[in-house]
Amino acid sequence: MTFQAFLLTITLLMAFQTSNTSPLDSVKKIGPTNAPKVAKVDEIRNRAQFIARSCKEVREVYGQSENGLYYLTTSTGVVYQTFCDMTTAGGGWTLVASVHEDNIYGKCTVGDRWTSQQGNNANWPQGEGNWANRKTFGTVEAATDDDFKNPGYYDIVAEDMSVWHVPNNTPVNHWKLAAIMRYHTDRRFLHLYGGNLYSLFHRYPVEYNVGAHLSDNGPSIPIVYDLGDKESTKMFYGPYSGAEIEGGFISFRAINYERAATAICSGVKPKGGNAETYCIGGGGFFPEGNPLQCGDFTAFAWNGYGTHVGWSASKQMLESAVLLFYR
Ligand code: 3S6
Ligand code: CA
Ligand code: CA
Repeated sequence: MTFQAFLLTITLLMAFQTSNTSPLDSVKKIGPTNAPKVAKVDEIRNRAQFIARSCKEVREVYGQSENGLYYLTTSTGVVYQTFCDMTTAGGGWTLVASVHEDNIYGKCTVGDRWTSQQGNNANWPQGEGNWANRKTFGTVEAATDDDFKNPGYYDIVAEDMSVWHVPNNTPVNHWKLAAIMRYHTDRRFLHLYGGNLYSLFHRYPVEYNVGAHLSDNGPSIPIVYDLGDKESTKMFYGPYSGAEIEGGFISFRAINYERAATAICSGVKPKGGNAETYCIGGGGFFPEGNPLQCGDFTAFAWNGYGTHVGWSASKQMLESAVLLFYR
């Protein structure tokens, strides 16, 4: 090495050491006006350090009691972000899915992920099959703008469920306040069905022609209301529907008169066979009025859009996503 080269090396080394900068410095050196905002984002992003399989674990192990987005890790190591309700009835509720109706006029067309996106077809009795598979879709921030299903749906072993009906296109931070109905179960019923909906719907397949209305329906579980009551629940569904449902329950795999299967009757227990007018999600075939009853919100607009006449649900119900939580 020449003396000049030696000097240059020393100079470069000193310059490197004295400057002592890293690409992160521009992120850390924030002006006073941005500081509180960035500190909040920093706090939320630091939640990535928690290793927990559910919001219940995040609350219990890491002492978190604020509603918002957290990172969860499945048993196989998949990391995903979802919303935790840390305040209702002791908190620790994990959002695992949302059922959203993008277009009630589309009959088992694009967007009907919880039913069929490929038409009303008796040869495809389970439709998309998403109630009992590991396919995931959507994003947590768009859970009221589109369907959502995350790995927690099949990974979390839970005891109870909570359900929020939230008007479409509501931002995450307003979900709780904007909700038109909220309730939860408190009897640890999921113990009996494998700990989650993935298992429950394996035992009660959401499939056309698996059985008859009422006699082959899945369980109806009593609920505790956090917003609303039995009567307000019935008012969200059509007056004819009201005559064949009882408020104060969440029901699974309700079958209709024509042997079509629906997945969830939110807030109610069926007492008849027009389940397509008050239950959501389903298999791939609905015989009556083919294809008019096929879709994520099935036949909620049978007597007009949001009319609350005959079998039609109210506009509020039709235009709200159904958010499903586990604890
Ligand atoms: C209360 C009258 C029964 O109406 C029937 O139910 C009518 O014929 C059908 O249009 C309707 C549908 O089955 C509702 O799903
Ligand atoms: Ca949908
Ligand atoms: Ca009917």
